Amino acid sequence: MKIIHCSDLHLDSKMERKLSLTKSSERRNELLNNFQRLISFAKENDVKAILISGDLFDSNSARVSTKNVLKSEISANSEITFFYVCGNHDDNFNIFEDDCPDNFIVFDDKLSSFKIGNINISGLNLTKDNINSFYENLVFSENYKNILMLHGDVFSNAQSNLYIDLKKLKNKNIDYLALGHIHMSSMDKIDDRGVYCYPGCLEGRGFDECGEKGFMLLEVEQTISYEFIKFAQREFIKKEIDVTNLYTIEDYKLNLENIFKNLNEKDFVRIIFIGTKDEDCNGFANILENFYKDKFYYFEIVDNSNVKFNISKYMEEETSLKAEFLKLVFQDENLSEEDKNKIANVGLQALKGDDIIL
Ligand SMILES: [Mn+2]
Repeated sequence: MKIIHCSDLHLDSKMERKLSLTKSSERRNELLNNFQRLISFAKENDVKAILISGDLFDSNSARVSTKNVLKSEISANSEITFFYVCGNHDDNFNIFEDDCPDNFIVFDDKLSSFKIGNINISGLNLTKDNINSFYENLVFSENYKNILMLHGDVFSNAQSNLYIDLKKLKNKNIDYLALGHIHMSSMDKIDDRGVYCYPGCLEGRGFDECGEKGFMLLEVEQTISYEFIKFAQREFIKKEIDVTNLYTIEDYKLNLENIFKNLNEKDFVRIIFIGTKDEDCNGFANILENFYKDKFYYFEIVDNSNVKFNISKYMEEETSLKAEFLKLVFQDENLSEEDKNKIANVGLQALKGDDIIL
């Protein structure tokens, strides 16, 4: 039997803050559209169950229109059973109120289990009251393929209110721990029998969620096999360029276009300049960002490079605050060349009123 494990759809979520209003709303629709695409994939591949490990919504309030789309999609596909554990973003959220489709199963804060053939699908919502004690209720028969759904964090520590202690899940006959909460996909062993898996979010929402996004497709027979299915409609991509040896705008363009060859125009792209640039190249980031802004769905350049000052130019100058400041720094014999440049960069940022990143 085939099962989809997905998580962290964060429907109706806020979008990348610099996106235009039109693109923000387009992007919100893409997120919702993913749910419909997921169901189409399930139908085409004869998937019988879709496990959603929390954060289906971004908050405890969702648009009526979003709920209605979900409800009608779920109801129209009664051959698929949906299993849902709440996330920390949508806990205490009764999604469909009193009108929940029969094939949408919502777990509560006590362990419940559902058997389909030789598969036992269990889950519970983690709360501050059960987070330390839920382990003792996990009793699974070794004769079933046991899938447990939880929304929590196996990487944090006991202080976190969503901490899941993997050591306490050993030797409990768990075959597949279907997790949600961490937005990057990862998978590892629990013990000799089972694995845990975060499929990651279904679609990135910002540059803190870069890379391939999708879900896990499980095939459960006598053993469980799994495959990550790349599914996101757009990816967030960050690339660095060291601008230290670039001197003209053509040099910059050449480097950018080299990177662009491997990128897709439908994606969100952030280029980060690093290294030390010639002072004459100071405005290039802005010029190039404008020049290439329509090449991708979203494009930006973040210039984190330092400026290498042509100090002789300022020695002659007497009237500007910038020249006075640079002279003061570069004539200080107690400073190394590296420190002079660092101080000059930070100081000039401060003079411009920019935020200073040290
Ligand atoms: Mn989440």
